[in-house]
Amino acid sequence: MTSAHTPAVNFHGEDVPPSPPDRALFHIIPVPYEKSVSYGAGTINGPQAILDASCQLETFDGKSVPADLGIHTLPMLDCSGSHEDALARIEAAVAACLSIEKIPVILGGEHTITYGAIRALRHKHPDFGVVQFDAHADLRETYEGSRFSHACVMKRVFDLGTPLLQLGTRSYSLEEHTLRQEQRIAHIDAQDIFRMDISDFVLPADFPEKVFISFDVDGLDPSIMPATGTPVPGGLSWYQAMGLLEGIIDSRICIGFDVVELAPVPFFPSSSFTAAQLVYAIMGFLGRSQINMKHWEL
Ligand SMILES: [Mn+2]
Repeated sequence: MTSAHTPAVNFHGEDVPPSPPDRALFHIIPVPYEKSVSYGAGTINGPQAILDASCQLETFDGKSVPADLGIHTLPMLDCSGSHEDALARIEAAVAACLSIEKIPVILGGEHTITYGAIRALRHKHPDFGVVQFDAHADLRETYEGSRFSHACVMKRVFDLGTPLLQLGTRSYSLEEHTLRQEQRIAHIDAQDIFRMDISDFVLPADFPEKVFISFDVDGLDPSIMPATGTPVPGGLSWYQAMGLLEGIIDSRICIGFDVVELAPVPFFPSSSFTAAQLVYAIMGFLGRSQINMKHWEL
């Protein structure tokens, strides 16, 4: 079992020569943050497990070699101290990446970390939306006495005034349901995605032109992603997730993304590999999207 203290390997390991920061479109920021576990534990080991599994990925994803866009992997972020201490370090790491016009790829860790990333992005981009893949709405005001629980992260993001689109949700409280209705927070629950033709999927026309994608791995079905703290049946299939991501990235500028809440299970590499491939798939969609190629000058 890896631990948060094991030195990080580069994303893709030895297969891809590491790029210096100014030559890498993607900056991998591993964030082993785990402070508000509500059910299963282990997200502290998520980033290392994704990096380890990434060494087994093919560099060719079937359509292109996303690694050719350059990948720079940062050391494990120090998540010690209070919520605010850790969030400030996440914000600083993301801001450093944004200052040289690169794309932050944040590996969690629990979902709370997204809030640090969003704070940095708001300084850089006046107008963007968050597309959240998740079983849960994460819209609670507080949870177990904390405003910084992973169950509250999207309420914190929403409170900043950032538009949200929730995809794959299927477990939320009456309070969260009411908030979504009253505030008209855009969402497509998992059961509606199940009935949808994914190829017809388009983002709401009034959704911002720039998006940050926050992918809680429990948005996927537990049959392909059991290694997460609060799994819920009825989640997205792999190809549903791929279709939605491609639709989003084909029509919007992606200014960053995260993959969070992987809680790796010892001797069960499948979930870690799935999370690593998810990260790489998003890089591929981005590198092949006309609007992103133009924006990032690829
Ligand atoms: Mn979540």
